[in-house]
Amino acid sequence: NSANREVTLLDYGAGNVRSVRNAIKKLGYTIRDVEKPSDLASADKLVFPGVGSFGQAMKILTKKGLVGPLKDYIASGRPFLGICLGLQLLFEGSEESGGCEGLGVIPGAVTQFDTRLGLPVPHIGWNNIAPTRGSALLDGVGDRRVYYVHSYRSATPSPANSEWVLATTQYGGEFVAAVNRGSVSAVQFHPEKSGATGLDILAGFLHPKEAVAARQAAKEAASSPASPPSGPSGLARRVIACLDVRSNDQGDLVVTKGDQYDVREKDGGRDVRNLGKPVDLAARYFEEGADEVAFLNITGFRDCVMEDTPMLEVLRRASERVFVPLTAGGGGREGGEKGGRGERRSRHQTAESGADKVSIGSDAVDAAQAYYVRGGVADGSTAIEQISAVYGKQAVVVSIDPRRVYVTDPAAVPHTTVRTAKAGPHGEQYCWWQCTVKGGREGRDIGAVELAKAVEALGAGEILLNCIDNDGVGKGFDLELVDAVSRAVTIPVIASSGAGCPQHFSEVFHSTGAAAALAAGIFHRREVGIAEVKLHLREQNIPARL
Ligand code: 1PR
Repeated sequence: NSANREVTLLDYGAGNVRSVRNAIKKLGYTIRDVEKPSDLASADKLVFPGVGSFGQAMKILTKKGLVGPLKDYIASGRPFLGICLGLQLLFEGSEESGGCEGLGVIPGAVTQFDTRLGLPVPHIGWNNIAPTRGSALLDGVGDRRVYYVHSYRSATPSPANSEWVLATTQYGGEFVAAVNRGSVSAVQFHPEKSGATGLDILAGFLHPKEAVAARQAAKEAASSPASPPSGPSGLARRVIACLDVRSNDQGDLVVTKGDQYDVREKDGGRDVRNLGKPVDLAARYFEEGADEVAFLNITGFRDCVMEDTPMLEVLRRASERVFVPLTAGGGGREGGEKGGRGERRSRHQTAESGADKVSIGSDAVDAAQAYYVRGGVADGSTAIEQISAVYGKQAVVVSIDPRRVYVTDPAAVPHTTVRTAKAGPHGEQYCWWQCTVKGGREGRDIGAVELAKAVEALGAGEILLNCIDNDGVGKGFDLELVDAVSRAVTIPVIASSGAGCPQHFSEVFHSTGAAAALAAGIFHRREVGIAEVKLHLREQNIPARL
């Protein structure tokens, strides 16, 4: 009956839970929001996605009079699913907000990952789940990877809370990935961003019997073994599909792809190359197993206000069909002066429209140059700092568009140079990579290595490292560039530009510190499949999500 297909959602308004809503709807449920404490008493299935910080969440719940009713709901044993911070809040407290009490349902406290061994924090990406016992939530899901984004966790189960622990994961040691007792469950990862596996876990919560039966049926129907042979464990190297989107000469938004940033056909007509519709293509990549999908608005709608552009609609619609992390970037400065209200509003809207990460290109170059002029001081004025402060650093990606510059004498330039295996046109042995703005149209006097260091200091969580020389050429990534930048920072670096075959992916993961590799043209033109790339990575003993 319809009541069974209703989920009560506790969204306390501290951040964007659009993807959780979309995932619940995708599974055929309607959502009822908790508006007042009594809505908890009358709920019969509750989902609690935690966003923001531990202390802030407890403060809002207390202010809204929800703490008591929430504890009562959990104690009643009715179905409950906490997500991410929604798991952590079940504990007695967290190091994140010292002294602040949690809901105290589970004994023990939540602590920060130990960064002393150089462990990058937050823990972001696709990692395993190792169940410690059977459950409708995770049975049949095995060690398939799910998506995590968090800086705090409940470390190794203690005797006091071991009966709650349903699954653990390794990241600089063991931590609690899922808990369960009766109908009360919570997960540290994001099922709404964990692809088909995540939706299946959510189904295991919403309708356990059906989900278990469906998994069993799928297992029996499969002619091959139900789960692919497990590959190397741990954080997977990500494979990202990127869609460069712009309006064509007829004014429609299309996915395009250039050669070295020229997106026009080479014939006399010089039309913008049209490789498909943004939302449909993003949905295709989700189904094919992309670990993430990125949209870059390369029109640079710099003169119009973001609200008037169809790009936000693209994001909204994509987030109804794509259940892996979405990045959106390009043209963030519209609607006002740099750093002004218009810019903040449009970037805020990007995040609210379903993007998990906002990518910043040209403005990051300005920000980095200003940072060095100030003598390496962050003053809070940039979009990088502001978005990072509001949404967390994992939500800020800086997209770099560098071009190789050869030099004979490294001492002659102030930039970090490398000795290159591919000598320049005049036999130069050294090179650096000059950052550009406006889609490569304007070069700036700052190198990619220096830019990466500056934006990390300003609070960027990730770097999308393009390379104009290699872009769209299909001859492989610029390994020297990826190596130089990934050595210079501790945040994850996404290698981009030049992928032509699966071997290019294993090459960049074997010879550089890249955490992810991104491609566009080969996927759009169906020359190489995403699954093909992943299988190749596994063969090469590189952890990948299949
Ligand atoms: O400067 O904040 O407005 O952001 C603009 C964004 O648009 C930047 O991220 C910039 O990289 C991107 N961009 C601007 N102009 C172009 C262009 O092509 N004319 N596209 C452009 C860059 C980079 C990748 C690409 C991969 C892989 N595209 O995302 O898809 O390099 O391609 P490949 O696998 O086919 O080689 P702002």
